[in-house]
Amino acid sequence: GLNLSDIQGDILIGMRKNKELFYFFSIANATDFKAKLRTDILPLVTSTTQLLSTAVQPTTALNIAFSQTGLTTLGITEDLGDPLFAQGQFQNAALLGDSNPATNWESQFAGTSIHGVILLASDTVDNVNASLASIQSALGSSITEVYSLQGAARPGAEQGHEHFGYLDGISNPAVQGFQTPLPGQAVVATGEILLNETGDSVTTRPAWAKDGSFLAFRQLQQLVPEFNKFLTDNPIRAPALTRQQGSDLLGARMIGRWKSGAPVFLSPLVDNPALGADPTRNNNFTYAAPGQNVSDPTDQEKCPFSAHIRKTRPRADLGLPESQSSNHHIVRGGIPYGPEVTTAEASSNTTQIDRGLAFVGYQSNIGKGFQFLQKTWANNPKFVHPDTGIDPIIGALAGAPRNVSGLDLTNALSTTTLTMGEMRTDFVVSRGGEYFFSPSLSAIANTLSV
Ligand code: N7H
Repeated sequence: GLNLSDIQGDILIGMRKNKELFYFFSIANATDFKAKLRTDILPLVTSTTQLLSTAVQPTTALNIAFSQTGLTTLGITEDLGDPLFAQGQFQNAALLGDSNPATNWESQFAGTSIHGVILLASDTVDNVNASLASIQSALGSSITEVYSLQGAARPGAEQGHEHFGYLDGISNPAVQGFQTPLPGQAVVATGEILLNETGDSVTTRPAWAKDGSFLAFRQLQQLVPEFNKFLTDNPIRAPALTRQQGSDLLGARMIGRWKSGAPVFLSPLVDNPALGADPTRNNNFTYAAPGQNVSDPTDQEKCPFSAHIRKTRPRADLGLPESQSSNHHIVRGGIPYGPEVTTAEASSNTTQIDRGLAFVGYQSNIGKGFQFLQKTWANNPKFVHPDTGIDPIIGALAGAPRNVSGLDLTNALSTTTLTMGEMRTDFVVSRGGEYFFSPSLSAIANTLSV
C-alpha cells in the first residue's frame, strides 16, 4: 500500500477546508531556510494520514511545494524529469492559450521569481492568519513574500459551488489500491499522480522524488456577470422550455452539469437536484449508452462533445476501459477566490472586482496532465471530432474568437461564437500561475532541508 503518512495531504484527497491561503515566497537565504524548514515547517506539514482522521487533523493544515527555481536555490541539481516544471509556467504561457499574459497575468507570476508556495487551509481566515504569522516569525528573513491569494468557499447555499454557480469537486480520479471508486469514477494508476509509483510514465527520476506530485497552480478569473448575460441573451429554444429554462440549459450544456451537479447526460432538459447530490449516481455515466454513438459527431443531444467536463474527461469517447484509453487525469483541489458579485456588477453585466478559481491540479507529468487537458483538449476545436469546437468554459485561443458547436439541441453542428454584445468574451481569464513540486515528507527531511 501507499505510505500515506509520507504523502502531503492535499495531493490525493484535498485539504477540503472553507478557507485556503496560497502564500507564494522566494528564498532569501537558503542555508537559514533549510534549517527552519527542518525544525519549524516540517513538523507542521500535514500528511494524508493526518487529513484522513478528524482526530489528528490540525486546526490549520499546511502543505508546501517548490518551483524549479526554488529547488535550484536549495542546491538540488537533479532533474525531476518534467521539462514543463523545469521551465516554469510563464515560459509556456503561450501553449496554454492565455490571452495577453503581459497585461492579464499578475506580474509576480510573470517570470521565475516564485520559489515556493505554502498552502494553509482551515475553517476561518483568523486561523489561517494566526498560522501564517507564526510561520513568518519562524522563517524570519530567510524568505520573502512574493504574492498571496486568499481562497474561500462561497457563502450559504453556494458553498461547494464555483463562482458561475455550479457544484464543483464531484469528479476526481481514484488512485488504484488507495481509494474505492464510486460508480463512474476513473481509476488511475498510482503513478499517474505520484512520481516513481507504478504507472509513472517517466522512469529516470531521482529516488527521493517518490510520492511527490507536480502541482499546477492557476489563478483563473471568472467573468461572472458577463457569463450570466451570455446565458440570458442566448437561451436554447425548445417547445417545452421557458426562456429562463433555455438559459439554464445553455449553461448546463456548456459545463456538462447543472448547477446542482447533475450531469446533463443523465438529465438532459432540466436540473435534477436529487441526482446532483447523490454521489452514487452523479458520476455514473460514460457518454456511451444504448442509442448513443460517440463516434458520430452529430450525436450530442444529451451532452455536447464540447462540454467542459466532456472535453477534460472524455470517458468512453476515447474507448473503455478509461484507464487503458487515457493517461490524462489530474486530481483537482481548487477553491474559489474573491467576493460575491455585487448589485452594481450584476446590473451593469460587468466585472469590477476580481474573482475566480484558485485552480490546483496534481499529476506526475504536467505535459500529460494539466497542460494536455488545457492545450490538447480544451483549447483544440478539433477535439474530439473535427467540428467539436472549443471548451466554452476554459478553452482559450490567446484572445481569438472562440467557436463552439453542439450547444443547440436540434442542430448539433451549428456553431456558436461566444460573444457578449459586440464583444468577444473569454468567460475565464488566466491571471497566471506556476508549476510546483509537492515533495514527500521524507524528501523534505532527507533531501530538501539538508
Ligand atoms: Fe473544471 N466550472 O465551473 O465550469 N470544472 N473548471 N477545469 N474540470 C468541473 O465534475 C471550472 C479547469 C476539469 O471527471 C466541474 O467535479 C471552472 C481547468 C476536470 O468528468 C465544474 C474553471 C481544468 C473536471 C468546473 C475550471 C479543468 C472538471 C464539474 C475555471 C484543466 C472533471 C464538477 C475557472 C485544465 C471532469 C466535477 C470529469 C470539472 C468548472 C477550470 C478540468 C463545474 C469555472 C483549468 C478534469
